[in-house]
Amino acid sequence: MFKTISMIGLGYIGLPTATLFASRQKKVIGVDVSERAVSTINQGKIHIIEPGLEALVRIAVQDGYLRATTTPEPADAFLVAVPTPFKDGHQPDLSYIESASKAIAPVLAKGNLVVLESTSPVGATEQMAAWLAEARPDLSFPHQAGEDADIQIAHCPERVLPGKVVEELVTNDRVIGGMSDKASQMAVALYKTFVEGECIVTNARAAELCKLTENSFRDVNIAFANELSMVCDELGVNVWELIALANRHPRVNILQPGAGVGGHCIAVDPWFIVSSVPEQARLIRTAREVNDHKPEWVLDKVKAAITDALADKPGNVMADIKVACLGLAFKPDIDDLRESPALAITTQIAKLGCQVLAVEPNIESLPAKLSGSNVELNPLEQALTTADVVCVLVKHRSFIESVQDISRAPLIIDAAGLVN
Ligand code: SAJ
Repeated sequence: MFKTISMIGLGYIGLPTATLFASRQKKVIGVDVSERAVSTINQGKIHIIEPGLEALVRIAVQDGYLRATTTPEPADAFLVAVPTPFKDGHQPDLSYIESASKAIAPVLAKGNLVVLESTSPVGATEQMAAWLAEARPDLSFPHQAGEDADIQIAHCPERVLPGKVVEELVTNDRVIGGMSDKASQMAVALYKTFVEGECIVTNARAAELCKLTENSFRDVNIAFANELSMVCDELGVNVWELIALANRHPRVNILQPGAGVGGHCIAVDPWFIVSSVPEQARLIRTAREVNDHKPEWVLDKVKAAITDALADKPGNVMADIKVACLGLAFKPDIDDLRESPALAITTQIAKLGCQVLAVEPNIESLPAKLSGSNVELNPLEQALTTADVVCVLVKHRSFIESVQDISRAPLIIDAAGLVN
């Protein structure tokens, strides 16, 4: 049924998904607005970091199954995996979906399936159908003709974990929400090309809310852990020990507090529920606020430690204080600094005027945001030798291996539960 598949958006989700179709001998046309991404992929290389992906892309391109372009071409199925950030006031920004819809509309043909994979507010798939219908009045769509529509449309949210994308794309179950039964059945057939998990059929709105629910569930649970860390600090209880103890209960499973919630998913998606039903989604909103507040709380702790360190320094000069920030990534063992609380905290510490020794074993150079003259990227051992204050912001594996050395630091703010 699907000889040629087109993936619109070749980012963290689109590229691995396109590559998996290509690895199953499907002809895949990848489309992206970035010429750099397109030319990198056409050389068999990748412009993002994801374990196991580069080798698959190289083979797919070499064997002629994957090709990238900036202009959409006709295909049997179109998958849209473009960003859905939020605008001011946490309102969802569907402009990338709108642009993608307008870009593919001219090449759509009777019998095509269009799948929206981007995490979206409830109603976005119907909105995409409306944009397509507006651009192609000569074709019929499911909101007009149901099962008999020329173009079938479904929502099939991605739900893979960055760092494990290639594996989880194959093994995770998929929720498939067609705008008609036919759309769902077509989408199941499409994903079964490489998905070994179950493909569960529902409608588009339920599929949209399901994805938002999964990430909101995690956000609420992390917020509970982060709130506990602040409660424990006030009450003089070690939160890491407390959680380990409480988790001995057979029906309690508390997540881990941290420097805050980062990345492009969990810190964003719950707002899509809040913005559509603000009166009802009060817990989800509060969880977002608790998690968004956590980096400021950590920063206050670091400031207090710096004040203590200053008191011990002859001359009391801020520029003489060295603060080691362990971890910049948004979570352990990845190089992704997008929406990273650790990066935000480190940037704020640098603004205080002290010397910042940033330790991030997963990157080779500092991001522009951190490029001040008082910030340098250091190997762990070097930072530990001179730091007056050590802040543990991310629990990278390599830090766990050096926990003895880290715990000898004169002043430690441990947001990640490494030394406790
Ligand atoms: N975090 C904590 N404490 C924890 C767990 C996580 O503070 O106990 C923090 C992390 O450090 C990070 C943030 O939360 O800053 C998010 O990390 P994550 O590992 O929970 O999730 P993501 O953003 O990498 O991926 C999530 C996943 N969703 C769920 O687990 C429900 C993934 O399956 C989704 O596909 C992805 O969002 C997405 O694309 O939506």
